[in-house]
Amino acid sequence: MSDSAVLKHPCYSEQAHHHFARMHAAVAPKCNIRCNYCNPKFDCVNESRPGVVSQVLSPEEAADQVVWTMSRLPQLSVFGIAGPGDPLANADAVFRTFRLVSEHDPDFHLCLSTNGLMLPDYIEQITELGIRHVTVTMNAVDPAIGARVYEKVFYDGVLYNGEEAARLLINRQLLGIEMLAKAGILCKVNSVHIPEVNGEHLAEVTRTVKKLGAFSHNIMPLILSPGSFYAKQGYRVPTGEESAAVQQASSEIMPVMRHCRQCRADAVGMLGDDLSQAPDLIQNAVLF
Ligand code: CLF
Ligand code: SF4
Repeated sequence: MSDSAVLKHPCYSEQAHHHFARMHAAVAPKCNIRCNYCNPKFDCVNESRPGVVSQVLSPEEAADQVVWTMSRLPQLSVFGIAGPGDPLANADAVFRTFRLVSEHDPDFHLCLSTNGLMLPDYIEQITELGIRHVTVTMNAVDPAIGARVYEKVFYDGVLYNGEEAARLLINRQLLGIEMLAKAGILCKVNSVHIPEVNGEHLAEVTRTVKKLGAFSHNIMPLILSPGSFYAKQGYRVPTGEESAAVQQASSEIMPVMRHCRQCRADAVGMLGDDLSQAPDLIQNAVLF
């Protein structure tokens, strides 16, 4: 793994986010699980702010947008796919998009974000395409806690619920993280901090993924998607103090990302900026 894999990635290096930009393309509409914080009308909350659903592009449209943006945004160093559903539930479109971008520029940094359910099945393709960064969103390592985060998991033609669903998902996530580390691919773990559900448990998640070889842990405060189970049931978001305390506890175990901006599945620009609607970055009136 070259140093530039970290030094030029705005999410993997706090320093890099002052100098380098990322671009997402929304080519992944389907999902294979249901999180209790999700409203499927919005982007995947695991890596995105809910609010407006991203316009889904074909791989060809997305690759065109990336190539076009590369020529106009010199700080652009990373192309990521993070939704609006789960990228690995849309593997054909996602890998085709990555392939098209890498054919244009084999050295461009490719980044993938997933809930991890299908990850073990795709390590070979991820490696072969030269994807150097993978984020896995893991909210629990204990199935009893996971059962309060996930409503259902659809795997291999079978619908799972409750602890059985959470156990299956967690086992697949842990296996995927271990396989990524063995393949030399940088793995960041994202977690959504849900105060009464996993707030006290996230340090255990940090400890577990560190042992498996993950690179960093990004703990994001819950955002209540209107219409989600948590919103309907009156769950609350963490206070600033609670977020800081949970991040601090995990940072004593492994590096913690504190500059995440919970960006959309079609975000473009430096973290915190979203140029996706900027007139000089709109190609052929297709918003991205
Ligand atoms: Fe995108 Fe995610 Fe790659 Fe970054 S975002 S797929 S790792 S290139 Fe970054 Fe945005 Fe936070 Fe994600 S600030 S939501 S951590
Ligand atoms: Fe929604 Fe969870 Fe699927 Fe993301 S992974 S689209 S938050 S159900």
